[in-house]
This record gives sequence, structure tokens and C-alpha cells, in this order.
Amino acid sequence: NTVHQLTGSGRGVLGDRKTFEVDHKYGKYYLKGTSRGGGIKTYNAYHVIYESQLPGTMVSSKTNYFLDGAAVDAHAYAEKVYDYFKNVHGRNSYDGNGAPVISSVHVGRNWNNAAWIGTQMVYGDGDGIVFRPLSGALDVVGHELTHAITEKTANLEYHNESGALNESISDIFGAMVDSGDWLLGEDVYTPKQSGDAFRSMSNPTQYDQPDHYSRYVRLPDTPDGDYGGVHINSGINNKAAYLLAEGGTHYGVNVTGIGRAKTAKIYYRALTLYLTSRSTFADMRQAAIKAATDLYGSASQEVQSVKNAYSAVGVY
Ligand code: ASN
Ligand code: ZN
Ligand code: CA
Repeated sequence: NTVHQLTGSGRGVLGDRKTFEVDHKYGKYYLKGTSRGGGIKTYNAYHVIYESQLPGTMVSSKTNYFLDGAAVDAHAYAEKVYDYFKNVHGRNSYDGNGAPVISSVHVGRNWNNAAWIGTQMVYGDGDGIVFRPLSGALDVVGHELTHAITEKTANLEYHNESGALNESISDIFGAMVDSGDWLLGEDVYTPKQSGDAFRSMSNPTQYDQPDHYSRYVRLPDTPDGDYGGVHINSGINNKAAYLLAEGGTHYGVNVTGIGRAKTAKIYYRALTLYLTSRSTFADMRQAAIKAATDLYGSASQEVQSVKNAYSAVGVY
């Protein structure tokens, strides 16, 4: 579908130049790409806080050069994440059927968060101290759009163990699209402090997450309790995914790394075929073993590494 494809350009949150697909109508350019599934569309929420007022107004420009860095990144990174799932996993958008990918930037005032809200992604601008505009991180965009895929597939309930798996799956694919590191949010977290991030998959304890099932944190299933610590206990599965890809010895268990690409294949297959809404960590282990068996055979190194990675984090 290369008919009427128009290219726009601009600088992202970090000042980096990039190009992306735009649309042109009645003499104005819009952050709307039409070549990917049902389209990639990016809106300015103008600081609204109520979902009823979203998505806001589609971001436009008199020329094909766009000046809003948060909007440029939300748009360009949504394209990148769409392309990752299409090219690597053969998935056409989050629903597998070309659903339009909608994002709103400038949501709320100085909001230090981003989310998938069931119909679209929303990004705060950050307060400039804890966060820059959150769409400035490809791994954050990948994390949020993966929530949409999870909702349409395993539909992992967002509390307790299934919720921690939901969070971890978003971290895993957020890291996979942002190839090269195992940190989440490093590009937008604490602009005045370099080298940090809001989560680490290689060393979850660095940001107060458990890295072994024996250290699972029991919190109430309430908003204040992070629905049973879904953003905390995700560290356990994140560490298993990291060990599977990179290898290492953890609590005395040695894991042979199989690389990021095979690890992504295994988690994608587990998510879309074997995990269910009430899956536990033990179910995740079995789902990953099944996926790896399908892909590489029951006697493969890949299956052995999955078993060892989960044993290393105390999940059997
Ligand atoms: N950034 C958070 C997340 O994606 C927002 C939330 O908790 N819904 O997990
Ligand atoms: Zn999340
Ligand atoms: Ca990262």
C-alpha cells in the first residue's frame, strides 16, 4: 500500500531528527499514516484529564515539518512498534487485524506516566524532574502498545501474579523493540541524572523489584497496592527473560543464553497461544516450555534454557 504515502519530519523529545508518515488534507499536514493496517494517528490532548475528552485534536502542521517533539516521537515510535510486531512476529497491529493505532500526547499536567486505556495510548509530559515527555522513549511506547496486544490475546488479569506477568510481557517487548539494553525508560527518566532507568530487567533489585519468587512482594489488590504489586513482582519474570536471552548464574543456577531474538519468539508464542487471563508464574514457565518445544524441539538447548531460567528465579 504505497499509494499517497507522504513523509514528514521533525525532532523528537531528545532533539533527534526523524521521519515518519503523514497525511495531507485541505492544505495542512497531519500526524496520520495510512500504510500500516488501519492507520497510525497521533493527537494532542491539550492537557485534558478525562477519558471522555480524548483523543483530542489530530496533530497538524502547515508544512510537513512538525515542531512538537512529544507528538513526533509518539507517532514515529508507534510506527516502529507496529513494524516490529509485523516484521518479526507477523502481527498486523495490536488486534492482529489492522486496528488503528491511536496516541494522545500532552495528557494531563506534568503527568509522570503513560498508559494503554483500552482504546488508545496516552502520554504525559512529565514534570521535567522525574520524567521528560514519556513518548520520548521507544521502550515506553513498546511497553504500552504491548498492553494492547496482551489484552487482545492472553488478556492477563491486571492483578497479582497474572498482572505481574502482564507487566513483564510489556517490559519484555518494550526492551525487544528498543534493541540493545535491558533497562526501561532510560531515555526519559530523570533528565538530570544519566545512566538510570525506572526498571532493570538484568538487575531488578536495582529498582526495588524482586529477582526471585521467594522474594515475591504481597501487596493488596487495590490501586494503592499496585493491584498486588504488578509493577514490582514483574521483576521476577523480567529476570527470567533476561537470563534466557543473555545467560548467567543466578542463585547458583546456570542458564545458557539463547539470544534476544529466540527469547522474543518464545514469549510471543507463549503470550498468543498458551497464557490465559488467570495464568500464574508457574503457568508462565509451562507456557514458555511449550512455546520453545514447538519452535525448537523438546530436546533443544532452547527448552533446557527456559527450564533453567525459571528455576533460577524459583518458579517451577
Ligand atoms: N505506565 C503504567 C503501565 O503501563 C501505567 C499503568 O499502570 N496503567 O503499566
Ligand atoms: Zn504497564
Ligand atoms: Ca531501554
